[in-house]
Amino acid sequence: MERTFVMVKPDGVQRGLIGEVVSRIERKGMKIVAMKMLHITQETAERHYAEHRGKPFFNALVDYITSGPVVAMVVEGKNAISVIRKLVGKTNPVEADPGTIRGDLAMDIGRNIVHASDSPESAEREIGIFFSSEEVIDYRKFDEIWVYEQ
Ligand code: IDP
Ligand code: MG
Repeated sequence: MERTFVMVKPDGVQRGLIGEVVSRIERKGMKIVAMKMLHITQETAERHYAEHRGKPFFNALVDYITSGPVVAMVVEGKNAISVIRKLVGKTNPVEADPGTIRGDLAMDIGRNIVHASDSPESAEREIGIFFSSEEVIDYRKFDEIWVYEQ
C-alpha cells in the first residue's frame, strides 16, 4: 500500500467541491487515512511549493493557495500516487481529460481545484509538512476485501 497527499485548494472549497473530490476518491476504492481543514500560512505555502520557487507563477501560486481554507488529506491504496494523479488529471484543466477532477470541474491552470503528490518522495515530504504521524490513522476498512482481489 502507498500513501499520497491530496488537497482541495481554496477554489475547490469556495466552489463547494470538497464532497465531490472526497467522493471520487472514496468511490475509486481508496482509503482516507487523515483529513483536516486549515488555512495555509505563507511559510507553509512556500515550503510546500519549494520546487516552483523562482518560476513566473510562484508568487501568484502562493497567493492562491493561502487565499482561503483548504482541505488536506492523506490517501492510501495500491499505487495511490499514480492512481490519484490520474483521477486528478493534467495540471492545465484545458488539457485534462473529461472524467478527471480537473477535466470535469475546472477551467484555468491557476484555479485547478486540487493538489496531489507526484512521486513517493514528494508524497512523504508533503505528508510531513501537513500531518504529524499521530494524525495519520491506521485502520482496517471493511470494503478492502471487495476492492482488492485477495
Ligand atoms: P501539479 O499541481 O499538477 O502537480 P505543478 O507543475 O506541480 O502541477 O504546479 C503546481 C501548481 O502551480 C499547479 O497545480 C497550478 O496551480 C500552478 N501552476 C503550474 N503551472 C502554472 C502556470 O503556468 N501558470 C499558473 N499557475 C501554474
Ligand atoms: Mg506538482
